[in-house]
Amino acid sequence: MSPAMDEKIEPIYQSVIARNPGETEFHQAVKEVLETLGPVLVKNPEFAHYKIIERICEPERQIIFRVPWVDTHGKVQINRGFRVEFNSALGPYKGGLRFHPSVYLGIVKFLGFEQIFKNALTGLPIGGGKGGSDFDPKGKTDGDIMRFCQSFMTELYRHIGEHTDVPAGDIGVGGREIGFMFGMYKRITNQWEAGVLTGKGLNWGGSLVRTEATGYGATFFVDEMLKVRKDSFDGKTCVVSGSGNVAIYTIEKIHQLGGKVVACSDSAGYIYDANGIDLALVQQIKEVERRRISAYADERKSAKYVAGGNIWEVPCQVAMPSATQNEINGKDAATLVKNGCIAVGEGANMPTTPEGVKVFLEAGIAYGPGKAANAGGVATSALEMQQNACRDSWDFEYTENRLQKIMENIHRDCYNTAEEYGAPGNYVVGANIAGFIKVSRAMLAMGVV
Ligand code: NDP
Ligand code: 2IT
Repeated sequence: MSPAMDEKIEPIYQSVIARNPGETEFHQAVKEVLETLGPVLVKNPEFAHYKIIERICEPERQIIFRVPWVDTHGKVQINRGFRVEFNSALGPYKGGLRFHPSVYLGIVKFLGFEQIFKNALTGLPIGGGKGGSDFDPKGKTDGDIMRFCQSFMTELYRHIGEHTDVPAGDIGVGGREIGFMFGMYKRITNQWEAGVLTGKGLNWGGSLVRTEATGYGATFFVDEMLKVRKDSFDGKTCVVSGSGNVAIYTIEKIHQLGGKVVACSDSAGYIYDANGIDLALVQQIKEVERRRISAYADERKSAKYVAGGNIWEVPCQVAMPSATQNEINGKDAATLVKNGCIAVGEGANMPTTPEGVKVFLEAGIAYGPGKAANAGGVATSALEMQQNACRDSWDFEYTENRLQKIMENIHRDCYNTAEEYGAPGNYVVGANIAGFIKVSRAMLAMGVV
């Protein structure tokens, strides 16, 4: 029995565990949301009557498929592909594809579940979904990546479409992979259907700012949390985990806002540069050469590389986890707080364990959970869909401005909802309830479907 959970909701959670055995990340994501919904049922008894929570916890459709392909050496390889179409009350299923060896149904479902509420918070017409594969892109040739993506799309194409389900990138999936998948979709369907995927190249239907959007958006969100506290990024020492798409553009925006990022990482270790991370060098290593982050310390003598180190031991005032789920545990959170951290913005999805979240909330620091803080990526995907729908393309400044306004609105919505439900400053409560109510009202209006 979870002490924090409402007694009407606890059996729903127990049923989710029983019906989805072994999917620990999915259980964790569901628990985090359900723990905050008790007061919502009190104000809106019709949500209980129409079993909105039970319905939201059950994906509308789950697709699992074989992905056979032939590698550079002529060897046959078999991977498993997933697409979980979770909720389409607010729009076509929308969410990224993750290619990583750890991917299994429990990870895809946690991500898809979070995506429902995140997408609702953007205020744009997008439902929630997620997909991916246990394919490991590390060390693969461009040819391997292309053949894998083509095989993956050979099955996925029949399930997606601009009005049905619109995938994008996530860990291991960026512009290169979206290109190969779009090419195969176009070939199979004989349609140049821009709106079927987002994160496309800029000269074939992509949107300016989509590449930067998640990192920029997360940084805007933290900036809003700091403004509430009459503070700013100016002069702050910051730590950003990861060194992929989200991390890189988080670092860029923090530097633009006057902060200094002193450390970033990959799954093998972290680099520390007291002078501030040289982003151009990180981009050359990661985006152009696709090497490991350790290469930074070989090129820059002011930096040190800590193999296998824990980046959360680096003292900072602002921490932005931007790598993967459960990368900050209770002990890491306590270390961050002890070292003077006053704000955490989650670029990654569910990067903090429940114990870690508890530490941040009890310390009263500004804590922006992923489903609110990293919503800028999918929001800009929705802006890409808008541009595709009217065969238009907007300039950088206009698009970034739209993104910034969306993040300000999400922050305000979460902040006000937390106040309304008696938990001022608690963005977990604010984000979960605000997102849940938007989806639930739409589901109620559409009947039992
Ligand atoms: P990338 O593949 O570009 O980068 C991922 C980074 O995280 C790499 O540095 C990688 O290191 C590290 N990482 C990945 N898995 C692990 C792991 N199991 N343990 C330790 N480090 C790991 O992905 P993104 O930057 O796109 O995604 C990062 C996070 O942001 C994810 O949680 C994703 O779900 C989330 N997100 C992404 C959005 C987007 O638009 N791309 C939108 C919203 C959220 P290594 O190379 O060593 O694996
Ligand atoms: O977690 C996420 O929000 C993403 N990976 C981006 C999804 C999208 O459709 O742009």
